[in-house]
Amino acid sequence: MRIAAFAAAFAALIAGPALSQSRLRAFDVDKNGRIDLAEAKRAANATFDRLERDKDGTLSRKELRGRLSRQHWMTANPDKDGTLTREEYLAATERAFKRADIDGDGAIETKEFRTPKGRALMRLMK
Ligand SMILES: [Ca+2]
Ligand SMILES: [Ca+2]
Ligand SMILES: [Ca+2]
Repeated sequence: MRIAAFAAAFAALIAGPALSQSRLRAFDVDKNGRIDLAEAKRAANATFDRLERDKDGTLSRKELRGRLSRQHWMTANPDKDGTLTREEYLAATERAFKRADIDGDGAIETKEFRTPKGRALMRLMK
């Protein structure tokens, strides 16, 4: 019983606030229950400002704190200078958005946010 409770708590932890309806609503500017690319980029833009602690205009890998997988970091940072500009961060968000839009309808629904690709997108937005 205790193990089941622990497993449930752990599952909730790894699912995390990414799936929280209220968080999704906060990003959903036009309140249609789906996140389109403009809404995703708007959230990512705000996240960039929040993560950019030393105000040098770019995000270092340290400032990103694991938001991009190694593979996606390499793609996001083609000049390999160890930092992402705002444009690179938003471009990475757009790529993550396209990967997460499994049914290709141009918006991310709650069920798509529940997938690993959806969670990868959410990490760049929050
Ligand atoms: Ca929307
Ligand atoms: Ca910085
Ligand atoms: Ca979709």
